[in-house]
Amino acid sequence: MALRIFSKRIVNACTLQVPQSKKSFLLYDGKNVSSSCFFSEWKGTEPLSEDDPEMWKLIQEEKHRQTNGLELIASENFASRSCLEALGSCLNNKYSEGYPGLRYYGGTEVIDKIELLCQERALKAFRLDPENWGVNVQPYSGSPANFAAYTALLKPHDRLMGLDLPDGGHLTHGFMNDQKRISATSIYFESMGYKLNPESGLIDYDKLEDMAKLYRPKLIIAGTSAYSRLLDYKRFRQICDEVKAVLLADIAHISGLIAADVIPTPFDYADVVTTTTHKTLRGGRAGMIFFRKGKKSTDKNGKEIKYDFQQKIDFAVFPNLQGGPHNHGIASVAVALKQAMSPEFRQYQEQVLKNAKAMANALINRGYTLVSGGTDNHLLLLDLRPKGLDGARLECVMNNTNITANKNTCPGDKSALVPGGVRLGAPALTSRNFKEKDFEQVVEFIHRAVQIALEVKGKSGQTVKEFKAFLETDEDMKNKVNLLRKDVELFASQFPMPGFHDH
Ligand code: DSN
Repeated sequence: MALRIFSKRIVNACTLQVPQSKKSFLLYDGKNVSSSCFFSEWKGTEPLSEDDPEMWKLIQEEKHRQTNGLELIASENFASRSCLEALGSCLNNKYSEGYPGLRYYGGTEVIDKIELLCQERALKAFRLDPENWGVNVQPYSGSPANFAAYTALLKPHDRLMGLDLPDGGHLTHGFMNDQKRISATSIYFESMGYKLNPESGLIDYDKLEDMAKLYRPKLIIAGTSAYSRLLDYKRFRQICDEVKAVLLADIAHISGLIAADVIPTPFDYADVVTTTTHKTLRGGRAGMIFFRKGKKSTDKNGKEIKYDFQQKIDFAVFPNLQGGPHNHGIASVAVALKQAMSPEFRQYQEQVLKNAKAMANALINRGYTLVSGGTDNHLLLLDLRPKGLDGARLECVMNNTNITANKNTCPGDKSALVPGGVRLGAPALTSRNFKEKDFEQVVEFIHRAVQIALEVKGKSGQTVKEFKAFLETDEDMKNKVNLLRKDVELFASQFPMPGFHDH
């Protein structure tokens, strides 16, 4: 430390004496006293706790929040220590625009091996024959992966259809409302959302088929962000064949469940499959695009017609939309994909399904309503409207008690800011070794949060802002919140937290 302070003083002195115009020259002159000051100052070898204690402290705060809280956001998970090691590695330093064997930078021999390994593992993890399927592992995340797929497969203003956002679809599936085109997908392409049946809470495939026959989209997306049931990929394929549309499956939420083979795969039916890598798949934050390749069909003269997705998708990712791939992310995904092929990963995913069901049943037994009446996957949608409550208010109480979930629209909702429900997911807590009985306890905590929210709603003003103000200032409510928070933290902190050993 003494040396460090000493060298800092010299640099300050040097900086004062060196005119601005000479600084860069001095930096490169190894013999110059001033430049050696710079080099000895910027070693880059201090741990974060010493180099930037302010940032280190914030990370410790977040670590504390994650360890002591109940993480129920359906799209989140805890990556393993090895995934985080790859993410925080020297691979962050390397540019490698292009693809393995064809790069725009030197020094990419190792990077090529890493990207090829990631591709190989991706195909293996989803049980795909490399003769018939390829994969691009460069997308930075799920939204860029989807936009790259559309850019590759569609011309500007071609039509596509996806599940409407308020019904459980994703923004990137083309969300727009009466006033505005919200997602870039709806700005650069023409999008039309298909809907759930409001009675059953299930995708209305008959209506989708009727709409598709009228709208004639070039692409239909089979994918969801807040839908607790399995998708009928065979039906999607039939509809796509009828209107000659490409079938894109967005499996961002469920890719881990599919890799583990505990729910049906879309790969038997889809032309293209996009995914994120950090949700149920439990890797670093990134995206992937799988595409069919090889023989597509035979023309009337017996000539083989091949899929042309690979060139289009690779070119859309780079150079159309992205620059240098995030090699640290790709390595972390490769690590997660290796894990995804293990028997332990399958057990984990089986437990995710059991836990989501246990949470659903415990809620139903307490008289709560779930959209579609239950779950077949990793998440459920709690409809609070029959209780006279909404997702915004419950989310607020949960947040104050370290139970983290997100408010979510339920079928028929008009407002996304004050929607009728919350989305609850099992993947993150299952990574902390939660079992069915632990999720029953989680439901007990959620129930207490609901009671607090109902009481505050009865006593505060009309708006969510007034609700929050009352919750945070009324002494009786503050006590109830603090008591619940303490119970939650005591419970959560008993469970192991993967990935936090060295950070
Ligand atoms: N934000 C993710 C989710 O919560 O579903 C999807 O991008």
